[in-house]
Amino acid sequence: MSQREIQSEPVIASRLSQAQISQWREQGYTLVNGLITPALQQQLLDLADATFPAAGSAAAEAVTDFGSNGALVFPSPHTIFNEISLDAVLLQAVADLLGTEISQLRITQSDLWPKYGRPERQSERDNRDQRMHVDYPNHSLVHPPRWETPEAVELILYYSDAADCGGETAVVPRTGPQDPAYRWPIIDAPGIGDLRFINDRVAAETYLSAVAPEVAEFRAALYEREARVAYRPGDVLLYRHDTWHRGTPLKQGARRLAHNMTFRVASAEWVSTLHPGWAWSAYRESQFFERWIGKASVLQRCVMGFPAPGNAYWNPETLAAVTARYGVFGFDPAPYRTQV
Ligand SMILES: O=C(O)CCC(=O)C(=O)O
Ligand SMILES: [Fe+2]
Repeated sequence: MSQREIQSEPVIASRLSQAQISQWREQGYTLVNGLITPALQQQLLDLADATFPAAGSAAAEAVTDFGSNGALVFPSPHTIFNEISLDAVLLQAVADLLGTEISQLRITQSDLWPKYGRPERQSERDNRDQRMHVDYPNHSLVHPPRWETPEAVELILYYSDAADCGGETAVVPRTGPQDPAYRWPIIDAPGIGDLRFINDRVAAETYLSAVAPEVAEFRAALYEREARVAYRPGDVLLYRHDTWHRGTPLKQGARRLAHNMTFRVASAEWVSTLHPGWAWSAYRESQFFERWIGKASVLQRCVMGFPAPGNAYWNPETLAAVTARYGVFGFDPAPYRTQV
């Protein structure tokens, strides 16, 4: 396997450059820094550091798959988590990639999670050394649309340093419309069609060699071409549901903190919501969720699915009713009134 490395490029004046946008649209990824304010990121890093088991602890040994098990997901009682999940600069970057407006985005995943370095895989479902994959099967009821018209952006915001942790995410850069690695449909992976879901690379490729040798051979070329993301704290890997990629083993005894987020366009209702969402958060003693709605910006609310100003939902009665619910938490009805 190659050790080609990808280094992040800064954003200029808080916006992705045309080159960064084109790289994502054509090659399926771009790695940037400067989207998240370092002081904000440090606050969330401190929280995550205190939330997750230390490397080497017994609790860490038990963690062998993706996610925080609900510990740091959207919406969170910790406002800093919600602020970073719906950061204005981040949302603008996602909108620029999709060629749309922030008001057209919907958040479907925000999960900050630890990955630990271990010498051995625990089972074939272990994420230690992942099989090459695309993420759409558990994000979409269908298949990503034509490459030129993407409907979602996935991203990983890193809080750790690859120099300390290893565990670089690997991606297969798409070379162009004729790239054989991106042959259509994108189905050459465990868990798609009748191929069994296996996360571990060695177990997956052994299985595929036996049941689908042509698929195994195709995938061997993907591993040959993978490039590793040499992430630093604050780097954001922007990628897609149809980008070939995988997680690689961390250094033994290391803990990597990374934050996966996904945004879809509002019209793509077949793209699922992976985090638990807000529903049960609205019944908490602390009323953290209602407080968050009260203080969130109009665009942040919009990306959560709250009706935008001008939406047919709004009329004097609904405006008064929603104000009755959230006014006590600081909700200002004015932006919604202007267009009713
Ligand atoms: O851990 C990583 O770097 C990538 C994880 C990933 O791709 C996944 O869990 O789907
Ligand atoms: Fe993935």
